[in-house]
Amino acid sequence: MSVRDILIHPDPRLKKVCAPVDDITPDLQRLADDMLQTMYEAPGIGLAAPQVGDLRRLIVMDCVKEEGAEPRPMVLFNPEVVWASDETNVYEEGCLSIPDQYADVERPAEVTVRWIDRDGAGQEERFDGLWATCVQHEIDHLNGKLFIDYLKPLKRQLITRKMVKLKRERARL
Ligand code: K2U
Ligand code: ZN
Repeated sequence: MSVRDILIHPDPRLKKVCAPVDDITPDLQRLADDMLQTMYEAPGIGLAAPQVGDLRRLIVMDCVKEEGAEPRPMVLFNPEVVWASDETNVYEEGCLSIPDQYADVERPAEVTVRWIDRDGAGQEERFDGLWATCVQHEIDHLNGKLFIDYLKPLKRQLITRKMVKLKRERARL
């Protein structure tokens, strides 16, 4: 497995609508495994394929945060929200492609998601809590949407300017 580089906003690949996958090939299973390793090492609790420069509809998640609890690595191909609660939650979100920037985002508190798993089987599950926030954040990535797109324009521009500066400094290293 190889840890992949995570793209930093602004990057045109993070604004693209990603393509559905047809069949689950060994290449896609390897990408999913690399994304899980990249996510754990970041560390993060979710990661979407466009964040590592691959414009296909694949996300990985593991929102288990309790110390010592069994991790639950999840691989979701072509994930889609098929139901969302009217009730919403506000969570202070971050993003591995927008390092060290956090802002409150309101989203449905519970969602039912359908996807194809790592073995090619169809799955459906209802998520709540941090899992619900995370899976919506990741599916947004597959549609070229970042959490800063929910913020007021001035706040979004401030964060984007900070990222442009960060990328310039990283390029100099
Ligand atoms: O997509 C990503 O950039 C991964 C995010 C997913 C995420 C963001 C906000 C809320 C839930 C999930 C990373 O995991 S950011 C790091 C992080 C870790 C724990 C809680 C919130 C954010
Ligand atoms: Zn993100």
